[in-house]
Amino acid sequence: MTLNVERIRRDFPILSRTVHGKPLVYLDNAATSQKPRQVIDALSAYYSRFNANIHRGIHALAEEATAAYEAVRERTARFIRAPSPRAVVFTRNATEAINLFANGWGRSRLGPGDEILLSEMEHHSNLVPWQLLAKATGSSLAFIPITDDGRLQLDRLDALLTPRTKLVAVTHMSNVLGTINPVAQLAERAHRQGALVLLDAAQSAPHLPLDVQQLGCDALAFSSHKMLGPTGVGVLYAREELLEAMEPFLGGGEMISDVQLTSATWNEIPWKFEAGTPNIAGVIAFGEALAYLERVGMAQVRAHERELTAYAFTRLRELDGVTLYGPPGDAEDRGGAVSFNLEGLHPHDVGTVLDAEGVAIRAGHHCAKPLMRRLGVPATARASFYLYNTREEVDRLLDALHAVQAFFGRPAPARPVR
Ligand code: 7TS
Repeated sequence: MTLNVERIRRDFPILSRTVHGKPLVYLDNAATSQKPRQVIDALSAYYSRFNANIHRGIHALAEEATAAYEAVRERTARFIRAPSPRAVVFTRNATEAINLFANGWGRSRLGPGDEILLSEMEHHSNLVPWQLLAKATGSSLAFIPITDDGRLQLDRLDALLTPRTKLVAVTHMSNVLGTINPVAQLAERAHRQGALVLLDAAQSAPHLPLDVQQLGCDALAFSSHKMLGPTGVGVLYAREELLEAMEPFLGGGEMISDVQLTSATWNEIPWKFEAGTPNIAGVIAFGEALAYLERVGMAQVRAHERELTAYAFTRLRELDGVTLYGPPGDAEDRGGAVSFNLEGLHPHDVGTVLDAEGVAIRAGHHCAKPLMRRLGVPATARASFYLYNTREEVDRLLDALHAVQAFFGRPAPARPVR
């Protein structure tokens, strides 16, 4: 079944605005997605009808707000096929979820001689927290290298996974290359060595059907704002035994069971990790985003994006001097983040001219500086798709890229090297 994209688009008020006098073509979904009116309305409904702090009130509004907030925890658990809502912790974003796990699990468990295995394609969010943890605990970092077409070099895994490896933390889908990593296989091999597996699902949760039990990961992090939900809400999933054993990350109200002047005991999971008043409105509206994605169907979202990505690759190849990064456009193991460069042009210039045409993409290092060094470029241009994008928008992107090349002049034909 194909998506009724025209109907979907009508739910997104922002998609009917113009930019610099041209209809908006929004292709920066890997940075953040747009929001349907169901999500926008949920924010407003909470504030206008049942705004109250949760978990503490004995009045009706507090009970309604608490029930709505906790219902989203259940919906989130179902969305990722977690066995229980107790395994779902709300954070501010994917970054905070990874930091929570790094501190709550890692600080008391890692020491000199222990290793955390990452990859060369990580977003800074799945790199810097581990650098901080390694520094604090005396443990060290190792990296799975990538191939020239942007895939993990799995043939290096046996040498890299050793009894010293305590955790493998990798991205499920690269925000630059679009690569979808073979997580189930990675997890199986990591577990055989006694290592845990954390997945950065910031780019996969919005675009693929997810099943944490099938993936075999021990922990998983993602952000609401990249999947139709509001900013300021993230999720850490972790197996309940791990959460039970982990130390709290932030201290304060809500996360305690009892407090003395010099000591405290902790609340049950997951509340042990939710110190202070959370983003109640945001979580409730995130529930509407999940409901929206469930109604459309994640398999349909994935199929639509696969088709768009393959089409975008075909069209981008028309351009003189284009370099495309990551697996081929029609590869099964790639999602809809498409990075490219045009010979002789800085991606920022490309992005600026595209903006003048109403086409929003991202240009830069995409918070993946080590990956840029591995690719041998300072930056790339990146178009990234979502369920409301169309083939016509890919055509608009291409028209605009032709305009870029016309504006700056096409690259000189390569001279044969003698
Ligand atoms: N991990 C990956 C793979 C990401 O792509 C991002 C955000 C994050 C983690 C962090 O998410 P946050 O919600 O905690 O900020 N990626 C991007 C991007 O590609 N362009 O802007 C943000």
